[in-house]
Amino acid sequence: MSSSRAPSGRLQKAPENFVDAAGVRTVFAQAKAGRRDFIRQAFASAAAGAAALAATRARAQANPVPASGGDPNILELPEHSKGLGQPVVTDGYGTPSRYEANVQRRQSPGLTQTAQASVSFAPLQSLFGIVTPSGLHFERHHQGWWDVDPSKHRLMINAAEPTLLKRPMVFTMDEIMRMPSASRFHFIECGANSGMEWGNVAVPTVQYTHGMLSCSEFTGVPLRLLLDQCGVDYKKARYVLGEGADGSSMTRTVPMELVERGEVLVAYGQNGEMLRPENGYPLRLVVPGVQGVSWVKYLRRIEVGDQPWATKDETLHYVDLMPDGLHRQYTSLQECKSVVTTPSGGQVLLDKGFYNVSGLAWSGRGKVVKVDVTVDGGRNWRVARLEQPVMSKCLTRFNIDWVWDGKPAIVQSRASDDSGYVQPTYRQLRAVRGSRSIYHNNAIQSWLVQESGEVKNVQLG
Ligand SMILES: Nc1nc2c(c(=O)[nH]1)N[C@H]1C(S)=C(S)[C@@H](COP(=O)(O)O)O[C@H]1N2
Ligand SMILES: [Mo]
Repeated sequence: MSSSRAPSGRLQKAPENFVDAAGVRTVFAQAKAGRRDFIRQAFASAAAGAAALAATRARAQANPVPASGGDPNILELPEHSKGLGQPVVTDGYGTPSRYEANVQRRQSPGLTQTAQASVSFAPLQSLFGIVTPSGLHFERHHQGWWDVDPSKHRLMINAAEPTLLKRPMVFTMDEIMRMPSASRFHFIECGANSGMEWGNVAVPTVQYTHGMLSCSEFTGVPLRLLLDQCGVDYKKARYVLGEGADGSSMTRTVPMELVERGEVLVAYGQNGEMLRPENGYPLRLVVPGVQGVSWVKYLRRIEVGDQPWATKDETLHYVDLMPDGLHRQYTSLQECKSVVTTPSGGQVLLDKGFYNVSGLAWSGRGKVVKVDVTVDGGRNWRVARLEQPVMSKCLTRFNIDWVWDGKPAIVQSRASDDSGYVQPTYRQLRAVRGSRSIYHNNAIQSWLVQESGEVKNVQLG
């Protein structure tokens, strides 16, 4: 490499990648002690112990070539170049490299009382492209997950009023899987994603700020096909209710328009194989663009009706507390949103020089048409490259070149969709929504790159 070229920036991974068991215990102890701000604090202290180790590792990864004598990594043949490797089918279902063992979905310590009514966050900082590996898909369970026997699973379709449908029916999994199927890529985002950040900065890394987000190729039968077989009267039946078979009585109203468009799937496939148990095996509703809670898992019943049901998960939960003190119900579309995943909170830029700024953008209304990126907190914006394919109601990967000059920088991304909607700043969002909400926070995320290279989660006035 010629010395006149800017050095390529090296990156130290976010603390999720090196917090050890002791670190996790610290996090929990501090959570128990009821410390405000504990997640951030605990992360800092847990990371401190591991920081020396991590710095060493990062240096090792840079592989400095000795001034003389050549690079031993080339000159000394490793075992794997000399011996016989592992046989086929050592593992009938392959797993990631042991060197990637820290790439895990993780629970936010202290966020919930029990691990059955809880959430795990996808490690967005470690993922490439748009598809979430099924084993890293975020989880949200209200009453724990189950591995349901597909031979005993049934899907019933009936009606609130007998006149709304000619024939109530029950389908087995075999029957559903024989029908004409569709496979589509879609994101799923919990309505509570980024919810901890409404008041102020709460969590340190993108795994926790945005990790209730995943994207898969889903395969299933359009719900419309099943309703057609039941002879639904679409003039009168304007809503469907999805019901799950777990103990949470998860029920959500979905408008019939989405079903009639053919978008809503009764899905059994995820990324080329059957759904994972944590994600609703053997059957879940896929409601593209709509918040995760409507994607009912362990789907056992669809009821058609002529009005919304006002169930607990649409009157008490998943509602938006507005500045006037009233609750807004049935917000269901996930509005256009984006986040930079590299560089992001907890990472450390180890050198000045070139960095590939990369992130994800999505919209519940349709396709992402543009992502602007700023490195000076919004004074100047540049248009990022959208990687193909760009699909409707799906994650879109964006990338843009950046040469870091070693000075403090504030990195943000701002996405727009094909409806003309532009992702708001916190100031714009709070002007309409106030700051006491939990759900539907799609504000622009800011990452402060400090002179030390450490990246921090910040919010701008
Ligand atoms: N049966 C059932 N379906 C459910 C839930 C649940 O607890 N039980 N949680 C909902 C919520 S709030 C979300 S965000 C998504 C999460 O889906 P995932 O666990 O596959 O990520 O499932 C939804 N469907
Ligand atoms: Mo959710």
